[in-house]
Amino acid sequence: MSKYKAVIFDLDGVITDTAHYHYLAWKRLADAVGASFDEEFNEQLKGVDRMGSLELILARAPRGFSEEEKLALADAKNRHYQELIATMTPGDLLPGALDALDAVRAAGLKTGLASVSKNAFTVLDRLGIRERFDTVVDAATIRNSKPHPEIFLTAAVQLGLEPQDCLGVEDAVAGVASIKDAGMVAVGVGRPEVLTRADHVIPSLSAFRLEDY
Ligand code: B16
Ligand code: MG
Repeated sequence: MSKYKAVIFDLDGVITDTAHYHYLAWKRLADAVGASFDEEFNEQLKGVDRMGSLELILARAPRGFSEEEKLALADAKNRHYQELIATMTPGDLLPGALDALDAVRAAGLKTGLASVSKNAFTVLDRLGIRERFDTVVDAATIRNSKPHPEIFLTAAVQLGLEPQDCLGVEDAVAGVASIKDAGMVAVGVGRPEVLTRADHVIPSLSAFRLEDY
């Protein structure tokens, strides 16, 4: 019997590698505005919403941008990103993702999704896994992006549970902070030296074992 009643998953970088598509789309934008951009800087964008990510990139550009220009740039990035995710199939699920979702439900727990991406529903449909979640937070209703705890707290509310009854799973530094500040136990997916606030760190969902947390 698990001590939790639900597991709330992040999407990008945990269930599927849309993090790579975000990287490609932001990289093209950064190159166009003369902002330096590499994998290491990209880590800081993971889990951060679209306009927040854009601000971080433009802070590295040689000139300032008007609000109108920023909206146009964000829109162009999103259109590029949507072109990239339109090619996704269930084959783009990361190793262990389906098994982890199945194991959680088989243990009698609920499943939730906490992605700040406004494209999350499209990605879930492309992957064919929308039905595997008892609740999906609609990013359009979230005022504060990760690392703020709002999205994980909202997932718990939608499930009718207290935060301490939920386990959160995240690949991003900002996402782990969101889980911890929501008062949940955090499983980080990635490297322990990066995800320093996570209670447990696994390299991928293939290593997800509910009984260990
Ligand atoms: P969109 P997550 C986040 O999703 C990504 O990690 C982040 O890189 C992206 O900027 C953000 O979604 C917004 O995505 O532009 O599609 O609304 O990690 O919370 O699943
Ligand atoms: Mg993520």
